[in-house]
Amino acid sequence: MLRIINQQADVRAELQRICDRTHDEQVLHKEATVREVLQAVQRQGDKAVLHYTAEFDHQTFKADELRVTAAEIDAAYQQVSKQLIDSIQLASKQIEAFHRQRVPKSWVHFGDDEVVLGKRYTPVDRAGLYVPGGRACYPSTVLMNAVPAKVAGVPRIVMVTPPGTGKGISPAVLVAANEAGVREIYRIGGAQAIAALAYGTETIPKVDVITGPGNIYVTIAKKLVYGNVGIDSLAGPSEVLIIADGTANPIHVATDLLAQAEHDPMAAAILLTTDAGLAKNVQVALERQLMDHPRQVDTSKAIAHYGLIVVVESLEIAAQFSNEFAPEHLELEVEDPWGLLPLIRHAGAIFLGHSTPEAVGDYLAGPNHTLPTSGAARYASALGVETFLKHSSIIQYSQTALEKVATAIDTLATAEGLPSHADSVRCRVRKDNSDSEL
Ligand code: HSO
Ligand code: ZN
Repeated sequence: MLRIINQQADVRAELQRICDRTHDEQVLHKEATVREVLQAVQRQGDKAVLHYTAEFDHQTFKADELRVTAAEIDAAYQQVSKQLIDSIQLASKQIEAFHRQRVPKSWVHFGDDEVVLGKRYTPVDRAGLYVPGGRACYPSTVLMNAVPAKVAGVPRIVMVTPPGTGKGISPAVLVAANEAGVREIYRIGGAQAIAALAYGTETIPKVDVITGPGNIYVTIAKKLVYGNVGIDSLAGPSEVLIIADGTANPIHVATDLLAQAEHDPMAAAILLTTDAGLAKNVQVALERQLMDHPRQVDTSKAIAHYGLIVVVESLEIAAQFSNEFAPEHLELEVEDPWGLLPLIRHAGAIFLGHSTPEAVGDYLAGPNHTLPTSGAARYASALGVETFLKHSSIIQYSQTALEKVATAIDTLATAEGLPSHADSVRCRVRKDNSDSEL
């Protein structure tokens, strides 16, 4: 049953508990296992990858069988419906259009004395996309990672995904990868896949940045290899927070809460509402929908542990609680969502109005669905083209400009006890231009 509490209860403690839901002690124990896998792959390359694939995924391969073949991709197209291919293509097109809109551009500024300053953006050489198997095997996530990498101009995009048991890799995932232009796919998963991408093996290329969600082992592995490679973020279980007033439809709100809960038994679904009647109606509607939900077991777990309705006095208070929680997804199911928006400070994605369920953004509106979770929206943003770009600063000084700042640099270098720094300017501005004293 989805609990209802009111503003007088300890809402802050409840929200904090939900926000901290992944901080469990078992992580430490798992970290030891992950470190072992990382070290083995770093030392033994393919041999260790194959060993752990047999141990964890129960699949035995030779190294030259790890890469998904063109024939398998063709076969995948035969296994999915035309309608699914069309939907993947529509989503891909819209995600690409959105991500092309604001690609950071290199720039230079020409200042006084012929000083040129700027930033030059370049993509990473190689990106590695992790695509989970099992419960969270989503073609939409393939698009959300691969399309921005492609738009960023990454020359080599490598995808890894667990080999799958029995039926192999999901054909929908293979079709999505192909539609997004990913041609290099390896059937490896878990910490061993992250290690292979981070360090490189005889078969798997070392990449510069790894993106994509995964289970707890993948997340720990990404955290540990950060520094060797860049990563997008540490994705936790998905969350939605809905702010609703009396104009919201309780059935719509209940469905949106369930749409989040069905992702994962640790997903969080929170409603903050100014309307006590709506709270009750959402509770009833949700219970009814849960009764014959195809993913009832996991979905009920999420609702029971990390589901919550809070009745608040005002939308301002709702905004305040929401900002403290900093949700991954925030729906504003209120009469005037644009009026409420200025009060919202921290959220991964904001869905405005009664006709914008989160699913629109999950699949095909265009903005990325890889978003900061567990309060990370306080400081982080959605995955994007920038995830695959870095920028170099551009600096050019003229002789005149250098002469004007020579004394200041000299003073700073002397204060820092770095004489060659001072000399590197002095030798360029000395009037007779002779090097004899150095
Ligand atoms: N809500 C998930 C994304 C997703 N939903 C994929 C459906 N498929 C995390 O943003
Ligand atoms: Zn979703």
